[in-house]
Amino acid sequence: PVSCTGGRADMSLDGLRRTFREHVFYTQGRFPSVATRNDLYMAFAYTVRDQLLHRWIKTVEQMAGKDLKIVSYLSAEFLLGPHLENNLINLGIYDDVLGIAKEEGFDIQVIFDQEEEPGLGNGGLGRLAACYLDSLASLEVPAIGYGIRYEFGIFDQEIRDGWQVERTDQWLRLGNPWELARPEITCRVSFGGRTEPYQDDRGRYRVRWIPHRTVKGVAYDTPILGYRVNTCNLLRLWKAEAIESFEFEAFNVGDYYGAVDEKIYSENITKVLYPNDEPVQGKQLRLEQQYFFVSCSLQDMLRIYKLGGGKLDRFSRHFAIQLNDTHPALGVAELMRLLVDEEGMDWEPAWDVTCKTFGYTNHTLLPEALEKWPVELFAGLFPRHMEIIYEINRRFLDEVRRRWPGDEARVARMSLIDESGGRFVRMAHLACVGSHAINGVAELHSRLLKEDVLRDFHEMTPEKFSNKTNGVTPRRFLVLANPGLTRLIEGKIGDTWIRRPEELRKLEPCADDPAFREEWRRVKLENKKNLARVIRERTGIEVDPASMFDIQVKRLHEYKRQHLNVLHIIALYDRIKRNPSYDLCPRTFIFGGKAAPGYFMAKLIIKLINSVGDTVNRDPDVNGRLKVVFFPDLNVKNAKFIYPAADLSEQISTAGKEASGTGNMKFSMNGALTIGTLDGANVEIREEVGAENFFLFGLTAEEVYSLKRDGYRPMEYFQANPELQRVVERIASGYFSNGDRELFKPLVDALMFHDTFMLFADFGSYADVQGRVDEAYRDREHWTRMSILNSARMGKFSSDRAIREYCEDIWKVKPVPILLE
Ligand code: 26Q
Repeated sequence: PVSCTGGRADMSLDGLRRTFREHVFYTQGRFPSVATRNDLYMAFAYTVRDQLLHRWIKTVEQMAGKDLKIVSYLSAEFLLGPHLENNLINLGIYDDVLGIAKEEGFDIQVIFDQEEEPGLGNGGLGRLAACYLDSLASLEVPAIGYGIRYEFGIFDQEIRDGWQVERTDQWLRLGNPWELARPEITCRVSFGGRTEPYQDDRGRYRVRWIPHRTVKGVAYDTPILGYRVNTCNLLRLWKAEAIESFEFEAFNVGDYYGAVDEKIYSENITKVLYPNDEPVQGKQLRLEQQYFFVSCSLQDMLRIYKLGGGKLDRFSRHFAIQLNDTHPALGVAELMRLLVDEEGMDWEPAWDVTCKTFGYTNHTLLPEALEKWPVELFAGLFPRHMEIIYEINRRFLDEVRRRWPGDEARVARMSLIDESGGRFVRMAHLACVGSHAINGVAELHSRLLKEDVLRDFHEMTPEKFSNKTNGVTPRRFLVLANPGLTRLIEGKIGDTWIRRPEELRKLEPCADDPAFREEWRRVKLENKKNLARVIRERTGIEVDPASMFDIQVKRLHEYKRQHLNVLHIIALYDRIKRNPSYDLCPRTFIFGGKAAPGYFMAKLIIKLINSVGDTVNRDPDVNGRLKVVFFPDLNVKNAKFIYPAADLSEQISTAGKEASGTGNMKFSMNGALTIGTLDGANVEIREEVGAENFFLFGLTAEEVYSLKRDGYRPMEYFQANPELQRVVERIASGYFSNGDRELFKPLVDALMFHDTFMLFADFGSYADVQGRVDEAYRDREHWTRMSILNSARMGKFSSDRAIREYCEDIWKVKPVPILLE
């Protein structure tokens, strides 16, 4: 065993101060007097990293040789957010480091601000992966997150003239102190070429893959420390590089240019995150990214497993692999290839291992968002995997035919290959067939999965299906984001709720304590002032912290219906214009979120929000009663100003479309009330906080389906609602676009003639319930009571609860406490 209790492991105040000074000098190479803001940030980061590495080594040391099981979370995205502050909280040295910064004469907030966040994800799915890493470590469960080290993460969003403009993210520009490059941990990953049968030395029929090209994956490791425990897990991200031999070969034949070309080609694979949160049709590079990280990760697991001397047929007792959506679903075919072709296993035992190892989480019900790849593209890149998938499919469909003889329609529906016009590999079917567990991310979503998208699979293997309602980490989204509220809560019920958020229920009696309510409002007001300051800095818009903060932040998508929110804002504006003394509780509407760069309608909605804001914010008739703000560049770092400052949280997707949502949980934890549809996790949030503390509106998922089935005609709703007519007319007439009637025409037409997401059907009920919100906000005492009860009853939505369920029901893993000495 290694001993590493040298100076840097010392976590006393003196030890931390000394280590910090050493890093300024020896790591950054600066005299303190000339250290830049970045030097100081780096020195703090390295000081904290030393603590992480100390625990990491202890974790590895104490796990080695134990007969334990490791969770392997495969995800194309990890939306981590800044590390420094979070690690200070988890280590329990926040106040010490604050003190050191003060002594040395600088503002720690400025230092925190220096950190570029790793934006290696688009939104919900990537952030969920990050919350799950936090919870796995906090629950002391051995786990590795596997993913891609994108050189460019999600783009930075700027707003120019009301439009979204994308700028490349450059998170690695100033170096990344949180990762360790592991140049000695590499894998080879191949593409293209052909396959060839041969007989092995025992005379068995085998296949070998003769690939066209091969790249190298290099591991970059980020330590993930749990909250107030010594478990320090690992996030291992892969970077693509050219294999050295390529350069030599080309060099030898004198093709220097070709060698450099090949290098660039190889490194392309992990260059940039695709900024879409639904599949992009047939993009080869995206498929290469998926295979690249999946292959590296599986090779890595087999390598680790063999170190422990395990026999391959027992692999699933030591690794539980979770597929975060279908993005890593190729792993099913790749593990089969590794076991059968590379390790010489027979098909049946290899298939048994594969199915017992994988679990699959589905995150969408939208049929157009299910991943499928053209067979031609797929077979061209992965000729061997294509054969393996055909073989899996052949055996699987035999099974289907045995169960349902003569039901060829069912066979066609369930096949891994979609042949209804063009031929495609259906990734969700591959994931289902190759996994022992399939789950949705909220009760409603999991039920609809069974009834609709994966109905046939549920009929065949109902025992595979379960629900795992999403959760978010209270460390980042409450303790870190909302220190004021955290202190207030701690003053009443201590701090054990941070690991066991069910204990927040102890706050319930405080909802009836007028003094506590007063304090609760004071904290909320402080948070709103803070957000108002940031809004002023970033947009130049002045907002009134005394007004109601009504917030919708999330990716822009038609199904999320940011434009329904806008229709309501215009309705309020219209009422004021028709009746200047219209009695309205002052409100600030805040939007935020990125649109996929190629998603025209989403970008037009951003433009509409800004255009309506320009008109409304300026209009003297409004007299400050309405403000509309688009907060640019929503990311994890900015989100911490937003959730704690909300009075009202908008969760208004068309019922049946939002798998879960997680922003809904972040808001409610911070004491915002929700106006929402019965969609995703909203259903369960309402159950937990009580119907009387939730503003419900809109069609149910069942009503949406039957309305669609019976023929939805948006025009009927339009004609029946004069206010809706006036609202749409204002947009169409160019009122918000300097008379330009063309600008928003695509949006208006989509609503009038299709309204795929049924805004018109829900508009009336939405506006009515918004009226009830307005009334409720006037009774501040009652509102505060509801707000407190929201926070107090959100324990269920901690990612710790979610991870416990995954551990018990799917992964069958247990905590392994780590001791420091
Ligand atoms: C796939 C193929 C090619 C290119 C891109 C993609 C891709 C990338 C990202 C497809 C989907 C995503 C992201 C999906 C996502 O964020 N889904 C959300 O997941 C959350 C966590 O479970 C849920 O709360 C949200 O309801 C769901 O929309």
